[in-house]
Amino acid sequence: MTRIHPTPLAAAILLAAVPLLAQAQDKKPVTPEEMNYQAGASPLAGEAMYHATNPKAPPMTVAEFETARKIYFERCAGCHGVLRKGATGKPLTPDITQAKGTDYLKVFIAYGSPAGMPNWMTSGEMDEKTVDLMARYVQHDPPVPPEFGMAQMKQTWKVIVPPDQRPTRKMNAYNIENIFSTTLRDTGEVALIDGDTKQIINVVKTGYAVHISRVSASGRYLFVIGRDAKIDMIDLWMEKPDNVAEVRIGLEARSVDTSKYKGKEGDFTDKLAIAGAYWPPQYVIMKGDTLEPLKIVGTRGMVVGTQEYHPEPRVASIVASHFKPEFVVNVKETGKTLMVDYSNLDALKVTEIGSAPFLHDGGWDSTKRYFMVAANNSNKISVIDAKEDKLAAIVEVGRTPHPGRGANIVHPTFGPVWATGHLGDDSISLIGTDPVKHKAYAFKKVAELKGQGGGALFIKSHPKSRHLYSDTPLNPDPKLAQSVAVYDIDHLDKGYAVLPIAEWAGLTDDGAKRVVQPEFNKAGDEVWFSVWSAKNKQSALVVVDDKTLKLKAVIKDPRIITPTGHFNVYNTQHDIY
Ligand code: DHE
Repeated sequence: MTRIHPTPLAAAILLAAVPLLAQAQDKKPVTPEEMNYQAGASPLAGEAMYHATNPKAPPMTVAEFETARKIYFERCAGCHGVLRKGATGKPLTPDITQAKGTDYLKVFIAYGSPAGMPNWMTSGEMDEKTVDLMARYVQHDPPVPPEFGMAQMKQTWKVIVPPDQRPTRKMNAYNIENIFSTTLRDTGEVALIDGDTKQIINVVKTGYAVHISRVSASGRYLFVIGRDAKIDMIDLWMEKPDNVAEVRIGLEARSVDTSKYKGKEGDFTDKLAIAGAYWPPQYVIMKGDTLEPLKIVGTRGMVVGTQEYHPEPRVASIVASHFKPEFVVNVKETGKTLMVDYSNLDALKVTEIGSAPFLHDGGWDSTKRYFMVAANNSNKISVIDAKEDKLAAIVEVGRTPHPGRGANIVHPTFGPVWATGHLGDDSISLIGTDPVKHKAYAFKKVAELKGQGGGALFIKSHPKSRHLYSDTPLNPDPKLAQSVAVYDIDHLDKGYAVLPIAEWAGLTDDGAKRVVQPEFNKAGDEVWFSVWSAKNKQSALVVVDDKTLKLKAVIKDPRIITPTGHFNVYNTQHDIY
């Protein structure tokens, strides 16, 4: 094994190597905040895969290959892709990596690059042996994880309580509309919390590294999806709300929603559910009361603009249209929004709207006609008109927009605007959303607010609030990661106040804490935040009075482990944000 020395040779290799892993779309280096966010572990690390030996690559034993494969899926796949075709990180297919050679790759992996590749060895995360292993591994053909079709789905599908054995009316005294479903990320659970009393109603077992919760159109059912693509369906009418059905729709996933259209084409309230997978690249439509998988549609295809084939376009955000019996499915790598007409699953109609890569998260404007989706690698927001099924605009915003579902506020000058914060800079972009009464501002970036810093993930307001909240959980400065900025909507020019949320939580444990995701209660007079600590440290939820901006309550419980997102039933059901 050649030793990796930080010598002039290494420096020269590093300089030459920068373009290899520079961001695919954007020439500017990836910021630590962006890297922090993308480089999460993939559940595919645990899947058995076929080991193909490439004779032109340096030799590896089966055991070495297996170790390297696991490390790749835990550390590298989030940025470079499952098939190493490139996403935030550059492609690492054997044609490219073999041409670079083992020594070159080793220096690169060990020391990282100014373009954002982490310095795996000097940061202490990999030793020299592991760096050598990874440098050889990426010169072999990428192993392909298995497909996951109807037969596999049916094997995982369980109806725990069949519809005819479920309550016919609400059997509990909870104010269901004000329940919060809080993600307990590292335990694979959600905590259902009574928003009125702040007491935990139940902690429900869900998928691995559970990601988001969504609510059915009627507000009765809560759907939770884990990163392992397991969906759990919780009946909020039960005496103690709990799971009534579950299914896995793939091997890795992030998004789920349910049909919300009611109109002349029919009443689809609670009729269907949909989930999108990262692997295999597909979305699945299911029965809304049992999760029985009905239709699987693959998303492999051509990238917008270049029209090159992409073998693993992941399904990012999905929402249900209020205008038509359609799901709005956003496909990351191909930069396409698919308007999936679910009125006839036997003759599925899909309108494909191309905008820009890589589509990620987004939310409705206040009228719920326009879906504003972040094309985060292109620094753009694509505006999808769900009434006309067309692209209304592409708006240039700050660096790596990350809105969550975004925030709708009425600006004193520009009228209704939708806001997004950014992972890659400290700006908050406001986009006009009213083409009728404020036409001159519609779908343009009308203002930019200065926020606390980069590393922003979620921004929130409420129709009854005059405040706009923005978190910065991924900012490397703990002071910023542990507090939120609040703007007075009527005096946006005055800047922001800072709420020290983590300090208010009064946690005695040391260690990193991240304050994440503002979420309003149903009445719109309280805002909830998670104080997200490590799995073995105490976390909490902090509730702020929206009028006074003072602390209202701290929810602490040994069961609240790694809380991240939280979803108020009424606001999620009605897309209020
Ligand atoms: Fe998320 C939404 C993907 C990391 C918390 N996240 C989403 C959505 C996608 C996504 C596609 C939109 C779903 C929808 O609306 O249908 N998230 C990803 C990733 O690929 C990524 C970057 C890396 C990963 O390995 O998963 C990632 N996300 C995170 C986190 O680290 C966060 C902060 C903590 C956690 O729980 O893992 C996180 N993501 C969230 C939350 C939402 C979300 C809370 C829902 C926001 C909302 O308001 O609806």
